Amino acid sequence: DYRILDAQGAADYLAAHPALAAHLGGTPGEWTCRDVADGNLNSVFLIDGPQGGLCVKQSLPYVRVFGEGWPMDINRARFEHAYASRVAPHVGTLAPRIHHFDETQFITVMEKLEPHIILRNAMLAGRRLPRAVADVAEYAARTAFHTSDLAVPFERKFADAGVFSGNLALQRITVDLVFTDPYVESGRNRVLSPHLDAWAASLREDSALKAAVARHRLAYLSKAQSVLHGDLHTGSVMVTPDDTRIIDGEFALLGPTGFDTGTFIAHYVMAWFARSAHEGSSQENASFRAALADDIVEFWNVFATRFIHLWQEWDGENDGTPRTHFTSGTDRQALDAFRRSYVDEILADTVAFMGVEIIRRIIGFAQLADFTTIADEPARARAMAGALSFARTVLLNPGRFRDVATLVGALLEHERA
Ligand code: SR1
Ligand code: MG
Repeated sequence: DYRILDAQGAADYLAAHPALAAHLGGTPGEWTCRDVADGNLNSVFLIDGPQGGLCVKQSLPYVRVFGEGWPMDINRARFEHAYASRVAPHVGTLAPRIHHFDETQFITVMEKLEPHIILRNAMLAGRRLPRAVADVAEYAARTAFHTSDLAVPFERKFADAGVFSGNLALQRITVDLVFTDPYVESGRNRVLSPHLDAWAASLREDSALKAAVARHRLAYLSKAQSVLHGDLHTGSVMVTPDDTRIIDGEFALLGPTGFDTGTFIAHYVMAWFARSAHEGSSQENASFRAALADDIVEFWNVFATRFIHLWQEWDGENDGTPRTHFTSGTDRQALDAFRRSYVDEILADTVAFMGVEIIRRIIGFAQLADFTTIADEPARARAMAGALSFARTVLLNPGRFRDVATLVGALLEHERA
């Protein structure tokens, strides 16, 4: 019975569901509908009525931006719904409210976010969003901690593993597009500039880099730390100056915590490289880039602080009713050291996954507007090559980036080199 919706079909769908139609008010004849699909995979429509609006999202049986020649399992909508339900108790208003899920039409009806825009588009427009970075860090810390063995009984985590290990089609996309294609000749790879052909060829020959990426591909598949969003880039975040919502959890998996944080930071690093070639005065670009560098530091610091705080809170440390068996003074010191080392390990993974994400966005299928909107081709290629070179440096020298200040310092230094 599955049928692909168009904008009118989305409005008809809402009209046939009285509880949803009531959100819009008036009669269907008074509603307006718009196709606003922006991501690579799905249809998205916004329907407005006299009393309010709704967002209707449907999985297509193929990759939207490619067409029917690339089939894609529509069950991804179920995993997106399972992820949203799993993290909802922990994220409050950092995610949109889901009103309805239809598991035969693979349709999700959710709150229409207004006047939110996609974080990437805000950044491209040179807008500063005061809350975004801290809010995404808060979201990442809460989801990571509350779905980990630190907070849930192992039975619960294995139940999560049972659910999300079924998300095969989208984990296959990640394994192929992120961890494999940039390092082989793949018909899916897009290299946007002839200036980058040499880079693409050198990745295929770079044994040390391929080994580093292979190590992290294994971690992605086997390091079952937390339930992850799985695609936490700046296109998966909607913002206003005072509100942030994380959307699009269809790539959810049980995996290494640093995969989400690394993906997010990667997109700030790429925005930083791209901004050097964007239109605008060099002074404006320099100050925007300085702010992006500060954002990376803030993101990591908020994530790390909040993760440890959630852990202390969970252990009852802050309310005088400890649940942990680490009770003596020396125990507490050992526990603090353990917590720091746990978070340090997330940072090491973050830095590596950041590098992997950067490479696949430049030599791969899923290109970014941050770079594609740069009209000056040699300048665009220089910006992309800078990001590639930085990503390669961090992947080949993991021991050098043990704190975020060093990472950002290397980014700034990289430009001067
Ligand atoms: C075929 S899907 C390509 C990319 O779009 C999504 O946003 C994910 O990042 C995926 O890798
Ligand atoms: Mg998406």
